[in-house]
Amino acid sequence: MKYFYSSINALAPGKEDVKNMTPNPATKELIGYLEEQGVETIFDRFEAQQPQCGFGLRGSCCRMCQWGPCRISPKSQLGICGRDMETIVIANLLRALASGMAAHGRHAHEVIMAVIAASDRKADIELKGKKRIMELAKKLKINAKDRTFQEVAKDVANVLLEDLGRLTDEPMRMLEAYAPLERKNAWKKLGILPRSASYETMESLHMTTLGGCSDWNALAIQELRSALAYCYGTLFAASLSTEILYDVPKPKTTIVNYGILKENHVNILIHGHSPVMAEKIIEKIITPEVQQLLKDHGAKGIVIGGLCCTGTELLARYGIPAVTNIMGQELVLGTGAVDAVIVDMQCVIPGMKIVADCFGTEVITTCNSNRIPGAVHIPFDPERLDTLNGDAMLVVKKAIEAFARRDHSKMYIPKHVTSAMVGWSIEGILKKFGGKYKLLRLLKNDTITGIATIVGCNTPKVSYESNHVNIATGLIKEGVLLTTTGCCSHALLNAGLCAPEFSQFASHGLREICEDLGIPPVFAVGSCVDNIRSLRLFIEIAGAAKSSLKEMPFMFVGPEPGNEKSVGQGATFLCHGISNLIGFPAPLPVILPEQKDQSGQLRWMGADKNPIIDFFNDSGLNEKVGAKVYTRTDPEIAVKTIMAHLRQKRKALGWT
Ligand code: MSK
Repeated sequence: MKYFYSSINALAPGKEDVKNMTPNPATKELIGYLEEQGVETIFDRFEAQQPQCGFGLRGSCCRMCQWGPCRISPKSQLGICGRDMETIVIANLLRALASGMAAHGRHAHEVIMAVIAASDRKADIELKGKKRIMELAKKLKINAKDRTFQEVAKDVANVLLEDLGRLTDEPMRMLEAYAPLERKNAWKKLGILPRSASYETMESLHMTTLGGCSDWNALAIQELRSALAYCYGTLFAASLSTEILYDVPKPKTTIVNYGILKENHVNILIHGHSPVMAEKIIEKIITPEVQQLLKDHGAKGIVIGGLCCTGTELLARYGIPAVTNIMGQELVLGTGAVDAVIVDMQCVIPGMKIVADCFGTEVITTCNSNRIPGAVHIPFDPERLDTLNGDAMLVVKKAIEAFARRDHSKMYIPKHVTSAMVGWSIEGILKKFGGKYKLLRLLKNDTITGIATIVGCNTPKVSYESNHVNIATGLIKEGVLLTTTGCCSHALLNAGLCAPEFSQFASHGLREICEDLGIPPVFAVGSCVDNIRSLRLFIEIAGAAKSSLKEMPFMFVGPEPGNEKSVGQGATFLCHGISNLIGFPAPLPVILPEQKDQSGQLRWMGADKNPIIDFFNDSGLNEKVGAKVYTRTDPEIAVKTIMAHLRQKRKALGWT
């Protein structure tokens, strides 16, 4: 690995390292092809940024006012206002969580408003998730008797909206309805029950502004409080509202990877997070009008490919092939075969438009929050849905027109496709195993050694997708059953880990059960907001075991953390008592205790000793919520750490 960050004892890759270590052959080919074409990508810009700031890497740079920036070092141990390192580090993390909560909150708002518009019949959207509406009504104690499901859906949506925006000191209703009693009692004792996602976002920014809170312990408590608001106010709301709109996905087999693009077809990529416009576009594609338009433009057909989390939504519900994730978005446009990329919200990087312009790809933005200079903008407004049909058709037409302008001499489509079994919900997983008690039995008798959810973004600080794939493969070999979402799921899908055939690499017990049931060892459960599907699965199994979540052999694994949204994901699971393993350090004053150097030798640096590191380990979080954070950048060491954690839990339960 080309770069060594001595301040944290971590290695990061150069572009050549990525080419050698990234697991998808299509990725290697496209990095090389774009290099030949002289097109700059993330991998070049990452190298241009080296060396990255050591203060930033350790979270000890404060930019929360205009007196700074202040950097904490032995020479200057306090910021200009007197803030110490602990306050700065935790305030930075809290701000990241608040920012992620704003992003998921905005996503949740869009889908909740779409449910309300559909319930009021102000939008041409049929509510398909009747079972989910009724489940929510029961949980939220909403009267469903003698009422239409549209009326019930609207009441449910209004509760979700309240949990997103309540400013008064009342309980969050989704938390009350869905969290386990043991956790609710623990959170009450800690004083971390939140009001709503909006209130806690406001309070987090308020507490961290100049002259705000200077007690880092109080900020850490607000981090936990905000994580609960994030979980029950944004993730639950976004994931369940989407199921109300379009129903719960069902398992299906499909293909993924860059090779799904076709030379003589109109290739359209759908990118972002919110599924509402994307769903309408899918509806339009099969209309006779669009089919005629394809013929008129000399196209043999139309291919839709998914990027990031709108991609995983479409993959789960319809088996529409997913192509790649946040760090592959430039590469896929580098195929020169994409006629249009339609983007809604979040994880759409500006570099994508630069590559699009090199290859003549039309970029169409559909969300007023995510504008791109030079892109065609056809906005979607969840509170004014009367134009949705016309707008979706316009988007499709623009994409087809772009096909006529494609420069075929610049095309390079890697031939790789991978099969995958997708569309897993909590119901789908439990049904396959014959219910939660049967799954629990397999866990108890060591057929399955533990369950981990392996999720999250990519970061250029890790050889692209290598930690995702290597850690997941290592865990499967140890008999750990996995769920996955978001950008991590793209890595695992493209590498074949979500196909039933991959169970041949699993340990004896896991392999047999996967083969018997015809399932893969990794369940792709959707987009980043669908992490609550994994959380709900953990809650169900712990309930069946009559144990608390913190006692169970479960783990949250984030091998390539990137987006600010990932902070809240990890903290959500921590609050529930599920420990995190992170594949590259969050901005914390941590020195990784162990790390392999370029020659593969283990280098021991000795663990850091400071109050923040203690907090994320035994003395803080573990005492408060029963979970802690491990950071390991080497996949082999990561797998060993996770297995030690899971075995320790099994032993304590007497399940050895
Ligand atoms: S898209 S939030 S980089 S998972 Fe959800 Fe991927 Fe992370 Fe965006």
